Amino acid sequence: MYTQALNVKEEATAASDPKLEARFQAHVDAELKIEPNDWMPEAYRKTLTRQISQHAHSEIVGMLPEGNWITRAPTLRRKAALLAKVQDEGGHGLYLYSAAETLGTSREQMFDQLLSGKAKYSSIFNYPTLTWADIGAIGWLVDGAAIMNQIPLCRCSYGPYARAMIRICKEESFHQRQGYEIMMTLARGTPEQKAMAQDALNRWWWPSVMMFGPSDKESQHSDVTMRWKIKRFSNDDLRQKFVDATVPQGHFIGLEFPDPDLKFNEKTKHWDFGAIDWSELKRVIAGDGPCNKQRMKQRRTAHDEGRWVREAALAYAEKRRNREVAAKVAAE
Ligand code: BYC
Repeated sequence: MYTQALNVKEEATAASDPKLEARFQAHVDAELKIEPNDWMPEAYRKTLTRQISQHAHSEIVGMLPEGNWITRAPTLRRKAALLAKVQDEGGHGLYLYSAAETLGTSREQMFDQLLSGKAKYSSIFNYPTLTWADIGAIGWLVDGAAIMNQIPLCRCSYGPYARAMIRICKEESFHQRQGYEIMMTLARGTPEQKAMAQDALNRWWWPSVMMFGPSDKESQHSDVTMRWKIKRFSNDDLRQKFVDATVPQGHFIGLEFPDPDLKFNEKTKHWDFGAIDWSELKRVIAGDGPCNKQRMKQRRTAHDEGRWVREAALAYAEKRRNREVAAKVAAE
C-alpha cells in the first residue's frame, strides 16, 4: 500500500555514488531523519527492511504464546488487560509493516518471507507458556527487554521507523508494568503461587537475556547500523542495561535469578552475570527451539484462513473502481 509513491527505481541506479553516500552520512551525522523518498545507500534500505520486517514478524508471532492464555486468565481484570496487550501487539506489527513498506517491499512479500521461513522473528517467541505466571514473566522480562532495545529506536535515523517506535514504546511500558504486577501478586501470594512465579523466572530469564542478539564480537550488523544511527547501543550494552534494571526488581519481590554468578560489582556499579549459552540462541534462531514448528504452523493456518478476507477486499475495491470508471464514462 505504501510502496506506490516511492522513487525506488531511481534510487537503485544511484546506489554506489560516493558523493551521495557522503551527503547521506553527513545528514545522518547531523541527526536529521532520512525519509522514504530521500536518497539512501541500497545497503541501508536492505538492512532496515530486514530489521523492521523482522521486528514486525516478532510482534505478530509474539501474539501467539500470550493469546494462548486469554481464555484462561484468572480474573476478568486480567483477561481484559491481556486482551488489550495482545491487541496492541497486533497493532505494533501493522505500524511496523507500514514503516517497512515505505522502503519498497510490499507487505505480501514480507509475509511470504516469514511463512517460507526465510525471514527471522525474535527467538523469545519459540518458548512455551506453561502456566499463568509465564504471562507475568513475558510482560516483565520480554517487554522489559523490548523497551530497553526499542527506546533508542525512537531516535533511529529512518523517520517512519522512529515515529512508529514512539507509540509502540508507550504501549510497551504498560505491558511491562502489567507483567511485573502479575509477578508481584504471585510472589506475595501462597507458597504455590510464589513457586509458580519463581519457576517462570527460571525458564524465561536466559531466553530474555539472549533476546538482545549475539555478543558484540559476533554481531554481523552492529558496526554498520550504528554508523547509520539505526542502532544507538550495541547488543551487549543493552543487555547489561536490562540486567541492571531488572535484577533489583526481581529481588524486591523476593525472587531469585537462575544464575549463580550474578553479583553486583562495586567497582563498575553493574551486575556481573554468568556465561550465556550461545549454542541455545543459535539453535532457536535456526528453527530448532521448543515451539518454532508450532508457531509457524499457526501463522500459516491463520494466513490461509484469512485468504477469503483478502480476496473479498480486493473484489470490493475492484467493484468500486469499475463503478467510478462507469460513472466517469456516463458523465462524458
Ligand atoms: N532472535 O548482527 P546482529 C517484542 C539475528 S518484539 C532472532 O546482532 P542486528 C515483543 C539477526 O537478525 C522483539 N534472531 O543483528 C513483541 C541477524 O540475522 P539476519 C523483537 C536474532 O539486527 C511482542 C543475526 O542474528 N525486537 O519485543 O544488528 C510481545 C546476527 O545478529 C536475534 C526487535 O526486532 C534474536 N533474539 O541486531 C512482547 C527490535 N538476535 O537478520 C515483546 C529491532 C539476533 O542477518 N531489532 N538475531 O538473518 C533489533 O534491535 C536488532 O535487529 C536485534 C539484532 C538487536 C534483534
